[in-house]
Amino acid sequence: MAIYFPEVKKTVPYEGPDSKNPLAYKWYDAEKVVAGKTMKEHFRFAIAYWHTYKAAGVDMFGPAAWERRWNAGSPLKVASQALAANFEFVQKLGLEYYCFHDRDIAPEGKSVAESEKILQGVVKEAAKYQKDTGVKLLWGTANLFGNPRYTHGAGTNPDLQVFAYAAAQIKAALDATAALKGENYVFWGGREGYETLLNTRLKQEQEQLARLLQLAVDYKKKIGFTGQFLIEPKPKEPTKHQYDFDAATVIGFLKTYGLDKDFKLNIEANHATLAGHTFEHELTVAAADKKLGSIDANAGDTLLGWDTDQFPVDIYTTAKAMLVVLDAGGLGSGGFNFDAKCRRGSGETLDLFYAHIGGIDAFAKGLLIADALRSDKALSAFVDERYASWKTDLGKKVLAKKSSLEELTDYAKKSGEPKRVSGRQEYLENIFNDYLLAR
Ligand code: XUL
Ligand code: CO
Repeated sequence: MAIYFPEVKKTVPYEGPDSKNPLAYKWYDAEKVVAGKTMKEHFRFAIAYWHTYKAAGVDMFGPAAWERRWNAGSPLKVASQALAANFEFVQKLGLEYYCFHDRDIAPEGKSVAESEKILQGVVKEAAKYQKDTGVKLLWGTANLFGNPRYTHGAGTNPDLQVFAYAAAQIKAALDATAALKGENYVFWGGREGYETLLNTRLKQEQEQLARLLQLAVDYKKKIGFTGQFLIEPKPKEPTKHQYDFDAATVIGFLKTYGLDKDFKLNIEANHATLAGHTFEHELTVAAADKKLGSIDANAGDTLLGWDTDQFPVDIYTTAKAMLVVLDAGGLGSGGFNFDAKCRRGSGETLDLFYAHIGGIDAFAKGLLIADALRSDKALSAFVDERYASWKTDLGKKVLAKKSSLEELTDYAKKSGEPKRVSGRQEYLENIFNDYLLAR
């Protein structure tokens, strides 16, 4: 069997923070128990097929810059080789999951029927690898944005024929994900938005999108697929405005169209910052509605306004994210998918290892910091106190919808001017840094 990553001979080991080995984890100790679960169970890290095996370092100013051993040959041969590379890479990192778009794992055919057939063939091969290696599918999805037919949207396209193509592609991708026992299925509305309102019926397009999602829910039930459906918010890029703008917008959309029971969210860090939010804001909004389903782990560049999909290395951000994830009780069937790519100048396969090891360690360290903050109630004791008045009889009455403006007016008259209380932001930021530096 061909070896695609000969530069790494064995599974990346955990060697602890004092190790100088660049091919070892310093913080990610898969079996270490933190807050009642092993690190492996907390994260369920996954490799993104598209960035890891299919990206070639193309950018707006230049062509493919990377040569990947598995990408030489006919499209079908490449598909088989990329599968072999995937299972080798996931195992060498000591991980258990991967994620794909239909078109990442199988080339598109000349017709809907041919594309379906090619995909089914690759899925059979992938199923065998999964069985042999124990590596699992975290989620599958359909690429409804690459082919030029989707230029004006897939589900939101003004042309019903394109909508039907999108439906057919989702059906086949759902079949593929179900056959591979995918634990989730993601909908990212890559071109479900508009470029100009001059040619767009916004409400009609949103209704179409809701119909497509409902049809997917119906089909899921029909085939008995039990994976969690996830929507991945993103505000823009490739289109000027995307309907799944951010977590709050998606939750509102799902409720408007009666779809909220069937979907959770896949929160991506770089999409949060594109929407003008922090990563922890998006996680918090999703978690507040019990809709935090999974995470696309990456990072943007604060000086660039687009989706740079970099590896997450900022421990301040990962620690804040892990606070939210721990408070939410984890991700359930979700996981942490590295929707991230190496920079164009990091074109060796060895760079793929360094990048993933760095991202994994950044989250592992973030988990340890967040766990310590929570165990010591270093932040939450103050926050509990801050909201203590809502635990009084009157507070409970208001929240239980049993009070009135008159009752509150009486109370305000009696109680006098409220005390001005500090929110202690700087004090809390210092505590956060104490934990960041100490652990
Ligand atoms: C694009 C993006 C996608 C989704 C899956 O910004 O994040 O790769 O994660 O379609
Ligand atoms: Co993503």
